[in-house]
Amino acid sequence: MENDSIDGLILKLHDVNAVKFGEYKLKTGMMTPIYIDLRVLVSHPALMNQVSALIYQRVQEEELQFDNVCGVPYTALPLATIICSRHELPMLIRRKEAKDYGTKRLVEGSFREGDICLIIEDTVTSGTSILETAEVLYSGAEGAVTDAIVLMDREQGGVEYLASKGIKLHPIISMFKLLNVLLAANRIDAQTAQSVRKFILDNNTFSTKGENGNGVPAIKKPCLDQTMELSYGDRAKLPDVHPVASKLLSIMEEKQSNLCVSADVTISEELLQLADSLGPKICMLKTHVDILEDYTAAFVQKLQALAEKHNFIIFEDRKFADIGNTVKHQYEGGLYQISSWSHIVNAHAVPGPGVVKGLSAVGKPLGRGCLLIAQMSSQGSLATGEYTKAVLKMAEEHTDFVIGFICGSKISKRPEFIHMTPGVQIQAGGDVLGQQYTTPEDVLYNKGSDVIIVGRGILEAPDRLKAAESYRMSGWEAYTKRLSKVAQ
Ligand code: S5P
Repeated sequence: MENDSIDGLILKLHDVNAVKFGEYKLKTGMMTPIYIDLRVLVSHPALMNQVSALIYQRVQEEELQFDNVCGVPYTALPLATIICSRHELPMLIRRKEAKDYGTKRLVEGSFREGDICLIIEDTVTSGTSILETAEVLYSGAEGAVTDAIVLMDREQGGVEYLASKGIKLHPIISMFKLLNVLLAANRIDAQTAQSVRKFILDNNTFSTKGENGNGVPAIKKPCLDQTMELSYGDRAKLPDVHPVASKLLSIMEEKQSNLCVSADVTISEELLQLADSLGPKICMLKTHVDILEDYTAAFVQKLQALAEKHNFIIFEDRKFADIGNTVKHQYEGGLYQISSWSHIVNAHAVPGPGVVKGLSAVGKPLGRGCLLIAQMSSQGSLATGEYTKAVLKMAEEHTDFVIGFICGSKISKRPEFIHMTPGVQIQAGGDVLGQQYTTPEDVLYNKGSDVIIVGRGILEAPDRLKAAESYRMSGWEAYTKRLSKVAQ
């Protein structure tokens, strides 16, 4: 499903007041800072058609198999009608009340035993309305409803609850996606988004321990202190955080970007042009100055000016790996004088702590930070297992200079450390020289890393700016989704 069309739809829903911020009471009695009122859709025929088309698109994408379709009354009823009419699908109508004359049927339309009905719903909180509809449709016959599509999932446990009842829920828009899009479009401020996120986390309705006896899933209150991760912004304010890490985390929060572009080009003018055009999208720019054919001191001055202009951190990916005395010279002197312009550098831990001490002697007085390479993205890397653990220990012993790691996944629970992961592309895969790629979602959501480092995924795209924006968006979405993850 196209991201652009979902983003556009979210903005339109906000335009027509289908999404409201304030204090509202839900059907369950719960007070909520966000209210989704899709009943207004019927007054906007173009929007009705767009929503119906997206629902049907999902049916096709998921290759759902069913015999008839039922919209949960009332809001989803006209949506189901449009879909069934347009695609000539048999429909069922669920009555809210059994009429007191005639047949007393609760369901209108014909169905046979063994038929499977697809349910369409406008908004899901706990999932109970869908379950009720499924029960009315087939008097609880198991397997009769296998799938349901919902336009708006409030992400409060509906997916999990229905899954526990054998119904797979397919949401089109999720609450966190909605908040991100509205925030990016300046429709809401960061504080509103954060308070809604907190509300959603605080009010997850699904409990794996079962129901409270009246068909409503029991409230599962996650313990926020233990389960909720700190945001980048909160981590930036921690008392023990290194100043460079703090600056980077603040930039990430402010620009809503956990994207570091790896500017692996060989001509300085191209690198500067990249920095200027992609600057607004990134939190950090990574260089390999030693691959430039035309390096000059003037070039780094221009790069520094661009870092100021667009507010990003410069990271020279030098990967120091020698004895302390040598890396000291390599960092401070030579042609590149890296310590004079790069906010962050990195080092292999293989020489032992001397490498950190040597770099720190130069970098610490300048307020610079260093990343240790704990894992690598390349196939057959030796930086695994016990080695990675030893790197972590080395970092913990030098927190006045080491600010985090190059790694594939989160290796330390200290929120002051920043985890950065290279080998990222929208599609997993690799290159012919052993590079291995994983996706932004996998790196940030599953693996718990903080920053995605993307080179060729952006550099080789037909439109680099568009590609950078798409990495920024997916990185930010995965991170906000992770913030909502609660311990199981
Ligand atoms: O393990 C690593 C560590 C690094 S810093 N794997 C990596 O690929 N890198 C660097 O990240 C690598 O030197 C290159 O500059 C960038 C990845 O580039 P891409 O084009 O494969 O995204």
